[in-house]
Amino acid sequence: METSSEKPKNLPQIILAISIVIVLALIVVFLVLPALASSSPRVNTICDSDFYNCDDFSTQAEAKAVYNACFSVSGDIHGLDNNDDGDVCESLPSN
Ligand SMILES: [Ca+2]
Ligand SMILES: [Ca+2]
Repeated sequence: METSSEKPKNLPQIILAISIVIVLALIVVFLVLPALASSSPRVNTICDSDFYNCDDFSTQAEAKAVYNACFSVSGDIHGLDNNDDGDVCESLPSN
């Protein structure tokens, strides 16, 4: 009789363990992954073709961020530093 009564005792513990795993998985999917996605906004910066011009930015800092994001991949592909002195879009305000 003892052996047959042990199995039902373990069942709630198994269900509880599975429930904890499901809750943890939901936490990862709904909280951790969106946080990771929003922490890397530069992932959509286009670096494989001349897509941006200085007119697309309102400050040199914005242009410089794109210039820096692409420089290691494709150099000054957008032509933001035409005189190659390291300063981009000198015609824009610096901040
Ligand atoms: Ca351009
Ligand atoms: Ca320049």
